[in-house]
Amino acid sequence: MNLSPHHPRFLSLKTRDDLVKAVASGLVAPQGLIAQGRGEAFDYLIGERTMPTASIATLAAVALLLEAKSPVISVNGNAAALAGKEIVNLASTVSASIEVNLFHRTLDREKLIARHLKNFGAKEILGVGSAASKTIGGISSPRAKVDPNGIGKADVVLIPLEDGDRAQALENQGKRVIAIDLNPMSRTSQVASVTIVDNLVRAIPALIESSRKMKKLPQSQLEKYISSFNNERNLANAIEQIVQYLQGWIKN
Ligand code: PTJ
Repeated sequence: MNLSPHHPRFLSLKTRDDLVKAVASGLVAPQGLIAQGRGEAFDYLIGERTMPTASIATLAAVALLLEAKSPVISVNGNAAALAGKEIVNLASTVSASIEVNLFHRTLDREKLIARHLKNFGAKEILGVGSAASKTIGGISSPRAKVDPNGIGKADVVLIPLEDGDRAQALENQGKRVIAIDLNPMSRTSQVASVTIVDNLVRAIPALIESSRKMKKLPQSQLEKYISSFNNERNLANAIEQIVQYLQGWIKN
């Protein structure tokens, strides 16, 4: 892309360009571009900033990850392309496993994503090929297949940029789901235990920063963050914060 970094939309245009290249290399599904477009629209509506409600959800999410026995970060094509390096960093900070789990599933893309994450220092990537041998009931897509050593036995699953029915199925299995989704009204946002309504590219670095600080906290303090968090209320507050932001655009 031949665009000056001084262009007012440089970051957004660069991200688009990176995703187009990631589609060409096979990392991202073509449908991932449409998902990104929907995300961009919601990002406009929240003012392309981290809302206070997202910061509150981030603290609850970190507490869940640090308290978990077997936390797993689930990665799809978009997540790998947008924040692969940061996801590897977060996994090592909170001692989580990383599993590739795709909606548009092909072995080639699973391998490509695993290699991409390993290039950033990930030691092991779960869920590739026959390793995803367990089936989670209630999911009508190839995402039902999970690794028994990863999502299969996880108690907490972080799902950045999800496509829908899986969050509910994982919650039904007694797992706590942390979602990162710019759309507060999506099914994933609504059914997760903790939803961070923010762009993945801001949310993951914020999770890393809070994890580093909160690692030192006693268990009782972490539990307070979890028990005082109510996802339904926080989502309602997020929508209120969006409305307030939009009202600022109404000139008299
Ligand atoms: O790599 P695969 O095969 O697993 O496919 C991945 C996609 C993203 C194509 C698949 O999961 C999909 O189709 O997702 P959806 O149904 O389009 O849902 C994506 C959700 O993520 C939507 O609610 C978007 O608003 C939201 N979203 C898009 N970009 C971002 C985002 N949320 C946070 N950060 C983003 N950058």
